[in-house]
Amino acid sequence: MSDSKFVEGKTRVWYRMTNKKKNGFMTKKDYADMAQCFIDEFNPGEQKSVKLRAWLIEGWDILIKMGQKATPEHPACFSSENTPKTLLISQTLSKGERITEDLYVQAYQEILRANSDLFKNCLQEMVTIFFSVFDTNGDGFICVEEMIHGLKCFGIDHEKALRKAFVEMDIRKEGKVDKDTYVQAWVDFMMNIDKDKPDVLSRHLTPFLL
Ligand SMILES: [Ca+2]
Repeated sequence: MSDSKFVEGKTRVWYRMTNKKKNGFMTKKDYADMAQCFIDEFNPGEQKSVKLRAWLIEGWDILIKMGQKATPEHPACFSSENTPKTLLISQTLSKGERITEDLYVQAYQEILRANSDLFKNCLQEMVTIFFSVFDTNGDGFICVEEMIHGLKCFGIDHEKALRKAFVEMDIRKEGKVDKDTYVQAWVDFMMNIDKDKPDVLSRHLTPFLL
């Protein structure tokens, strides 16, 4: 059974976790600080730092630009009619002003409605970059400590839940998770609307929504 409240709940949990100041508001500076946390903690080098900063600080702008362009697969789908809240978030952050959880949730819903494939592609790209940052020895796998360490920069401080999720994501039982499994887990967390078939991260990070 699909449940849009399920996705909304997860979006709210995500927002609250990443709102490190716990004041309900996010600003461009908060996202810049978050990017700096990853750079300080993992020292990922110039190329990855640039990408990481771009997605964290200008993620909405990147998404909007893509959504305003028509492609062979999809007509342009982001506009002041289709995605007003999304455009508003981008403008608000650019002005150095703060956004609220409700605006964030509304924008998220708009994007999924307007073009969920585009969002999925962006999310995959974004999570892949974070994975490569966490994978400090570059062997294509991360261990549980790397995942916990990395997610802390997002503000996710749920070590016990993350350890349980990791055990399930470690399908070969080798103490490590490959990129595809990791990326898919986050795509499922952000996009899975089926409450009856909850994804691994939802089960462990947001069991109270099930
Ligand atoms: Ca590794």
